[in-house]
Amino acid sequence: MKNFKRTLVTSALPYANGPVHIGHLAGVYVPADIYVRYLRLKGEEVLFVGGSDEHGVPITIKAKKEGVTPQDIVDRYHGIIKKSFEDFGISYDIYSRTTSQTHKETASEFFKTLYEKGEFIEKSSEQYYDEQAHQFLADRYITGTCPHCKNPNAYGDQCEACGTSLSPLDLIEPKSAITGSKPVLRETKHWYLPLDAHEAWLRQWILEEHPEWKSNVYGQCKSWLDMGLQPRAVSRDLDWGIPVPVEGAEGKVLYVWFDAPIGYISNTKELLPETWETWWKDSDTRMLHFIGKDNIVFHCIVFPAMLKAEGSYILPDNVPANEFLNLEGDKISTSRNWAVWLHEYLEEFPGKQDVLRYVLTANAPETKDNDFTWKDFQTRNNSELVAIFGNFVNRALVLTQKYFEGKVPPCGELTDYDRETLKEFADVKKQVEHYLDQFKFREAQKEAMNLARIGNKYLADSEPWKLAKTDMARTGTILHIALQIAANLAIAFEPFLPFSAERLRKMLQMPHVEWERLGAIDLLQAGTTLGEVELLFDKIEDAAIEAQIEKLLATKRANELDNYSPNGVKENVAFDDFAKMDIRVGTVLACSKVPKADKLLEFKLDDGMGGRTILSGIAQSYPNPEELVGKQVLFIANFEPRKLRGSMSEGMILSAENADGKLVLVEPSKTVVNGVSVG
Ligand code: B3M
Ligand code: ZN
Repeated sequence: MKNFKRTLVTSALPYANGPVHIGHLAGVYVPADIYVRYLRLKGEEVLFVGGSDEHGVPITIKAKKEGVTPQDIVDRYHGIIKKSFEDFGISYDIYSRTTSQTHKETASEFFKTLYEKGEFIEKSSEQYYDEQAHQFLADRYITGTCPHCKNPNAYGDQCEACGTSLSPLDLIEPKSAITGSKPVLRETKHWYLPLDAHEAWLRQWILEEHPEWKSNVYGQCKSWLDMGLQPRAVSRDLDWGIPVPVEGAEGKVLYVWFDAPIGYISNTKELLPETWETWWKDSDTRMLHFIGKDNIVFHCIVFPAMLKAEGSYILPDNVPANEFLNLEGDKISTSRNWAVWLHEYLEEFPGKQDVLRYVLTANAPETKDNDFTWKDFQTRNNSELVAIFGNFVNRALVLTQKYFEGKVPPCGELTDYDRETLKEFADVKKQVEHYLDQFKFREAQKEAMNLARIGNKYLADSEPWKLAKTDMARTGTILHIALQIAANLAIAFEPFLPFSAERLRKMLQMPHVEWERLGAIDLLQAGTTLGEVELLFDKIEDAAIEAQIEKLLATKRANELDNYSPNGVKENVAFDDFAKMDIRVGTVLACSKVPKADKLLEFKLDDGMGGRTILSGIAQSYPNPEELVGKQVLFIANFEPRKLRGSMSEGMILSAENADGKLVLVEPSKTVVNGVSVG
């Protein structure tokens, strides 16, 4: 690899039309932050820029829905997003926004330069126009019937029912989402970046010169290039955005994907008005874009083509994009509220930023989509952070307090076992670096954690608490070594868990640390008085996890209710699919509230097969559950058993939801034999 002098790290600019969630953090911001902290710790020159993406159609749609201006929307979410990043320790040098004056000027200038150099082509085409609203309609503003699956609510760019990407002209019976009227086709002129003209050098640059890019990134680029690149429009007919700065472009703005990546430049400029060009135009600068997989084409093909067309900019050296994080098996979705929002997480788990950072890195979707579950979150906290890392540090410090008045004891003669232990972690630095340099954050964090494992094992094996009765010098040596391992942990974890690393440094009285010293065994001087001991991590109880799971279940129920419409019927299912469900009749033998769960009832059923227990979330509809005894109900007998509030539920009882939201149990109109099938 070329020897660069400095590194510019950018992270995707999140749309300011909603808060940020764990998927954003796992995919982009935590890895970018780990990398930046690592470089800073190594003493390298690094700049980390970010900001909010405040243009684009979704923001205008949200504003319309709420009856406020797009500026109101972006002001609100820019504030929330910025705060979430601060709260989670994402250590930007600048976090700005694409509605800033600097950005408007920079993006406008950039367009003008390309325009004057003749880098665009101008083309007229027919697009849908709403005659009542007097405006052209962006793809998202047109709805109609999907030609593939007949979903009546498909958008002009995509059908969310069958996932097909569409163009507005594909829609059957198109309707304007603004007025509901039928749009007409009108001619309109736009500027296009002729990506086809850039194809040859892009091929050479990515496929030949960057075989080291992550396979998911390289593969996506290759398939775009193999399909052949097409000119892309860089302007839109819209009244929210940066006006196209040429004559005859009234009512047109820069396409959001044209201005957003220029935001990286603008934000650098805003922070460093005098020296920003060093970061963007000097070939000794290494530029890295941290993004999610849906942004790959824009960062590997479109933006580089823009930079090349301009002529004076460097290109990214790497684009370490991640795949997606799912939540409890389902795709994270803002519109379905299927997410763990960062600001809500912090209200529910105050002070536990690092726990989330740790779990998201341990499960990072680095090469494939991955799943976040609350159970895994709890396990990683309780059996890794608490039981390994926290426990080790705590034992080393508490024993030092107890036997050496909180002062680092001197190191006596080393035994073979001591030497073995020291050897074991001597190359932790090399290993963590090896992975970080390849953007393999999960492996890197594992290596750091390994250090805590070594420490834990060392204390458990050498049992200083026993030796303290007979051999104070030996006890001191063991604790001296253990404290050096703890000090190493404070360095190794600084990029990953910055809050905990800082607290640990305070306990160890280490004013500052350098990456260079990782692996050393003289980080703490004998005689140093240690700081106050506190717990680095604490256990997360079942109740807190169950509350989160219950919250998600409530979201699921609310979404199902939203989908309810008297004549809107779900997609057809084949008979075979229906036949998979084993619905049966049973009689309620006992029914009671589940303690500490205000929504759950526990049913004991005579199911004709020896009996079973089913938990059902209908307690609020049946305040006197004992009245249900003797009634017959329908239940799904082969519904996968699952644990709720610590008890197994073996099936699902069917109920209907009334207009007032109350659930009503479904019962056969005549008594039947328990266990008979319904079908
Ligand atoms: N706002 C899309 C996204 O948030 C877009 C990224 C822009 S990066 C220049 O996924
Ligand atoms: Zn469809």
